[in-house]
Amino acid sequence: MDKNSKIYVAGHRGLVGSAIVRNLKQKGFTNIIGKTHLELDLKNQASVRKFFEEEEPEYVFLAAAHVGGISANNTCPADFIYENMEIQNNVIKACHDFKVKKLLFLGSSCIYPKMCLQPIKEEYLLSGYLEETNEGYAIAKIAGLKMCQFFKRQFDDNFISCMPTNLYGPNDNFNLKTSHVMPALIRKFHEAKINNEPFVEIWGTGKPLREFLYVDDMADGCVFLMENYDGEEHVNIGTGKEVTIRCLAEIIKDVVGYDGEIKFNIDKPDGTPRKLLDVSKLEGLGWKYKVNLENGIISNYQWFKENYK
Ligand code: GFB
Repeated sequence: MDKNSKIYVAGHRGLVGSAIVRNLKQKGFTNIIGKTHLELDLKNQASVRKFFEEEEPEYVFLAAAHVGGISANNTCPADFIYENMEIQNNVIKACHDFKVKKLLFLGSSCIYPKMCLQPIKEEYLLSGYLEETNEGYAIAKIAGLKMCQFFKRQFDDNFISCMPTNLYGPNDNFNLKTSHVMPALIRKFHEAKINNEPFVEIWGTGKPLREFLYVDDMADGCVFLMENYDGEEHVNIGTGKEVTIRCLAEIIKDVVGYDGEIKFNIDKPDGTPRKLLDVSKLEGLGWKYKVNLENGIISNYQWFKENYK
């Protein structure tokens, strides 16, 4: 990418898209475009085509998606499969038809089988059954990465994909019904502290293992791949380190400074027991994460206190 290349970040106000815009600006890219949901509905094929025809972006980061935590995924699987398929079908096809130079499609580590070998290598995709709580979302994302592969194979389009682990950081969704665990626990511990509540409820057993990547690292990895990778196979982005949900809760409790108890609600689902990415492919290309979990949580809590109403 040249510093004045026209770069479209789809989803530029979300957790990942906003971090990609920050990263591109820091690196001196000057011609970045983004459209709000009101300005451009990515589920509307005609609007997407009109946008690509008029704007002619050269590089596209497809960070727009219908996302949510375990409960949202579990209760609204139809929304997750349908809306994601719509968004990605429209954008990927427009990238092909309007001759975008390069597309980066973003997926998720939930594409891998529930009982996958660990750490998870890229080649383990489709080697077993998916986790039920996020099957709709995972199938949409698998379709997206396969579309990128097949457009590359059939038409020589430079479309690549990356699969991040669980992400967190500024501009996350802190709604307790629809969020992921990190923002949910930051908010729950903060509110429990402010309101002097005796305990905080954690969903599930606390035993599942998760890997967390700070979103600014994720964005840096995405820009790195856009500039350095042209392969057909998707690339994992993560830290290669994991913690139990119980341990995550303890860290957040400490960072927030909450003195009460932690209670586990085992009526809520645990989801997949473990999903640790093997990140040796990305490290072999020359990229590694920087922000460790504690520092990331400290920054995220600071952002939450300053921005969340
Ligand atoms: O982050 P999370 O919602 O999604 O939940 P997944 C991770 C773990 O944290 C689960 C537990 O074991 C939850 O039961 N947990 C404990 C909580 N307390 C809470 C809470 O208050 N809120 C939430 N949300 N979880 C998602 C997938 O899976 O990960 C998506 O559903 C996507 O498709 C995303 O892949 C990255 O890690 O289980």
